[in-house]
Amino acid sequence: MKVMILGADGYLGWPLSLRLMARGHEVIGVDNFATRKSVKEVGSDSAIPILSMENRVKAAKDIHGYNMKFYRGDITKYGVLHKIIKEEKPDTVVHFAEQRSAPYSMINAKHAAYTMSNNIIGTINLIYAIMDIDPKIHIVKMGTMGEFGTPNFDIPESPFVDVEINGRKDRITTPKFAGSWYHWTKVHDTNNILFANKAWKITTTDIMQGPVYGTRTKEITDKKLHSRFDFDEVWGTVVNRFTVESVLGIPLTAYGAGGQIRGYLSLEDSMEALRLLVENPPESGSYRSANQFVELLSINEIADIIQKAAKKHGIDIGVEHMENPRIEADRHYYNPEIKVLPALGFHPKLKMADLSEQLVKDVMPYKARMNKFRERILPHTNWRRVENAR
Ligand code: NAD
Ligand code: USQ
Repeated sequence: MKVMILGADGYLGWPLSLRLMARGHEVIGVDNFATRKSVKEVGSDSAIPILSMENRVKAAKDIHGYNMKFYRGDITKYGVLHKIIKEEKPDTVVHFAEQRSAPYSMINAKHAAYTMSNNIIGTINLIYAIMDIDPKIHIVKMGTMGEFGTPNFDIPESPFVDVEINGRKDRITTPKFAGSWYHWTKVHDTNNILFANKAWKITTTDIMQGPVYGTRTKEITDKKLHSRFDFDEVWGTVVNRFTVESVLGIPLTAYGAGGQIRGYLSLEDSMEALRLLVENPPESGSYRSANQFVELLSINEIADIIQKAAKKHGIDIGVEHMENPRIEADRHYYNPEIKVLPALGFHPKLKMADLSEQLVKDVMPYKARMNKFRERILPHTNWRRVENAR
């Protein structure tokens, strides 16, 4: 299969490129390096050093014999994206190329507007380019579990639910209530994709994925193949942040009461889930929504797991419950359905508690490097502040 990966330089895009090449697929990567630039903008860097894309492609060839083609390009420029898809004619396009940080989208008006335009325009361009070139191309679009928010009802995997309002029945899109401008862009994308499917029968898999953690996949067998690993308050996700905090001796930054529950999965499990969705497309012309996570955990449970893992390495670390900089429930019901991936054979065995000791070990060699960005760890971006709003 020929697979184009938009956002191939990212935390997920690079290991997915390796996974798909390992499976014998032809991979074409596209990226404009926005994440590298935006992480620098907030005064941080990946904890684990990563090579330039040119050198990554070379390392993948030298170490595994993979041949990857790469285009530098911004997918919000329609002509750029159209030209690449027309030239390559992929069977599948995996779309990761969005601004993916919730805190970054909440910094101020400029960052909110950038997130809205980058994410929504990129997806609209992809829909139109595919309609023009070949509507049979399967779009694998990365959304997020955060589209749903934390409702007090079970979260269905289906994009539609049956409702009765004032005695009349109809089908509506599954209710969503996101918790940042970033998360809302994914809801808007989903609505746009649903409409494109209704209007033109584009074939799509819309993935609702929970937060990913970890450093390892089967193909990352050498330092030269590492994926990025962010840990600052804007770009780091919670498990990766707690790991780095423990190594740097910073009490784990649990926001609020720590009862926030999300559906977590390791980098390896994310790759396996994505491989299954790419290799098993839905029926041509249909829209498939897939929830993607492995275990439901609260912040307090994660803190406990990382504390225990750090202890195995002789590190005694506390937990600091700080004022929550975000607007979110920190005690709530959470019960998302997950059927599509298990039906395709997704049954991961290892849990965060099994993987955490190795995770701490993997970041320890970079302690001095991470320490340089120490002041970028405590949260500064606050959802309640509306800088530049007036
Ligand atoms: P990432 O920021 O590391 O990767 C995204 C890549 O897209 C980056 O390399 C960036 O440079 C590129 N990009 C952004 N805008 C672009 C544009 N206009 N043109 C071309 N390239 C562009 O993020 P990630 O963690 O790898 O996430 C990948 C996708 O998965 C994102 O859409 C994210 O929202 C989603 N997601 C991530 C997680 C997670 O925990 N990391 C969980 C759920 C969903
Ligand atoms: N949190 C803490 N302490 C921290 C950092 C975060 O308690 O130091 C809490 C947050 O308040 C939140 C939870 O951890 O309740 C998850 O936050 P996160 O930063 O790990 O993840 P989030 O901002 O939701 O975003 C990440 C990715 C995003 C993806 C999303 C999946 O950056 O691209 O869409 O995970 S989900 O959360 O399911 O929407």
